[in-house]
Amino acid sequence: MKILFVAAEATPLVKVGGLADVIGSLPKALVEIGHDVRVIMPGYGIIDPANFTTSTVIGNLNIAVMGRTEQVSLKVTELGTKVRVYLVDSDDFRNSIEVYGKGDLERFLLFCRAVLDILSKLDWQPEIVHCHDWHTALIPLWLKKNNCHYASIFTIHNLAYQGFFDARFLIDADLEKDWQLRPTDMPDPPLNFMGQGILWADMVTTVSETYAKEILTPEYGAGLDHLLRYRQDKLFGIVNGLDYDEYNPAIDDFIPAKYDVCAVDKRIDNKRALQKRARFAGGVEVPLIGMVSRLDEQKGLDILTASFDILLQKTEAQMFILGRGREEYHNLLRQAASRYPEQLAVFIDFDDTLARLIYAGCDMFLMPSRFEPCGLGQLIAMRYGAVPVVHHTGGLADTVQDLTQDMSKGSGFVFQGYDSEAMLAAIQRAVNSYTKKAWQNVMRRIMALDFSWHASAKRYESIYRKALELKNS
Ligand code: NHF
Repeated sequence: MKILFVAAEATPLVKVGGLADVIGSLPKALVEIGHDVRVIMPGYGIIDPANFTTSTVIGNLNIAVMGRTEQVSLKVTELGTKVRVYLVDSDDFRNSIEVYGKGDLERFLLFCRAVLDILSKLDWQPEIVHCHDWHTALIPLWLKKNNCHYASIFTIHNLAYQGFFDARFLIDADLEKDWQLRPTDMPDPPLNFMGQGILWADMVTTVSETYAKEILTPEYGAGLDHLLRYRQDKLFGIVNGLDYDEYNPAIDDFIPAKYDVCAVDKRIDNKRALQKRARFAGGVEVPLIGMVSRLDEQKGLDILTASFDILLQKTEAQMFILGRGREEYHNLLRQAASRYPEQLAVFIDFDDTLARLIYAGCDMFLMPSRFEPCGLGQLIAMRYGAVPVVHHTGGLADTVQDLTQDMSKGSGFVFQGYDSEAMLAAIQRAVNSYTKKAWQNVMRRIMALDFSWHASAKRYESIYRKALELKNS
C-alpha cells in the first residue's frame, strides 16, 4: 500500500514529544513489511539544513488562508531509511524558532490546506492518508467534503491538545460552512480542530487499547467523548512500539557502559555515573528511582510534588528527575531538591544524552501519569532494564503487568488509584523488593520483552485495509 503520514513533528528532524518518535519509527516498520510510506510535515526553520539536504518537488503554490494568500513550496529529504519526508515550506514555518507556540491555529490551518493542494499535484499518489493529532485534523474533513479517493486515518496521540479556537476564528478562517456540513445524526462539532479528525476520518485510532476505552468516558474524554462514542465502531487502540535500533543498550554510544540481557551487572557503572552526576554520596546499593518527563499534571507531578517529604524521609531511595514543563513544578522540584540534596536531583532540561543515562542507570523508572495515551518512557525503561513504577492507565496499563509477590511474574509495580498514597505504596513496594535476589531476574525478563513495532505495524496494516474496503464499498 502507498501511505502518506501527515504530522507536525518527526524524529530525527524535529522532536517535541512522543509523536515525533512514532512518526520517525512506524513508517520504517511499515516499509519493512512491504509498504511504500512517505511523511509530510512543516519545514520548520529549526530543521538543520546541514543535516538534511532537500530538493524542491513543487514550487510556488498559492494557498488562501485567513483572507490572504501564502506562498508555499514542497521540498523533499531522504533520511536513508527508505522513508521520504516532504517538507511544506512557507514563511510562517521557516521563520518560527519553535515547533509549537504563538499562531499555531493559523499555521496548522495553512499546513492542512497546503497538504490538500499538494496531494492533488503530487506525482506520487497514496491510497491512505494517515493524519496525526489536531495539527492535521482538518484534512479528513476536506478529503470527505471534496470526495477525494484517498482513505483517511486519524490517530489521536493525546486528546488533551485539541487546537481550540473561538467563534471569531471560525469566521476568519472561513470554516463556517465546514462546521455546518454534517449528516443529521452527527453531533455538533466543537470549536477545535481535533473533533473534525474524529468525525470525518474513515478510521480513528489511538495509541493503546486501554486509552481507546478510557476516552469514551467523560472522565478521560476531554469534552470529546460524545464524538468518540458516535464513532465508536471505527475507533481502535493500537499500542505504540519502540524503535529497537534507536534504543538499544548494547550499542548505545551515549551511555558509559553498554550491556545486554546477558550482562545486566554492567548497568552498575551507569548507575555510578548517574549518582556522580547527581552528586549523591550514597553507594550503589541505594535504590535509585529515575524519571524523564514533561513536568505537568498529566504526568503526575501534582501527586509527586505533594509526596516528596514522605517519600524521601520514609525511604533511603534516591531520585533523579529530568524534564521541563510548568514553571510551578520547576519551582516545587527545585525547592524539594534543595531540602534533600543527598536524595533528590532535578535537572530542568531536555537532554537526550542525560535521559539515556537515566534509563541505563536507574533501578526503577517512575511514571505516575494521571492519564497516558501510550507512554514511551516505560518502554525505553524496560528495554534498558529499569523496572517501571506506573499508574494503571492507558498504555501504561497495557504494557506493564504488576509483579507478583515472589516476582516470578510481571514487569513492574502498578498502582490503581490516582493519589499520593497509592503511588507511595507502589514505590515502597519497589524499594523493598530491590534487595531481593529476584530483582536481577526481573531486569532480565523486562529486557527480553518485545515492544518493537512489528506487531503494531501489522495492526495498522489491517486498519488501512479496512479503511480502503470501507472507502470502496
Ligand atoms: O506515547 C505518542 C505519544 C504517547 O502517551 C504519549 C502521549 C503523546 O501523551 O503516541 O503521544
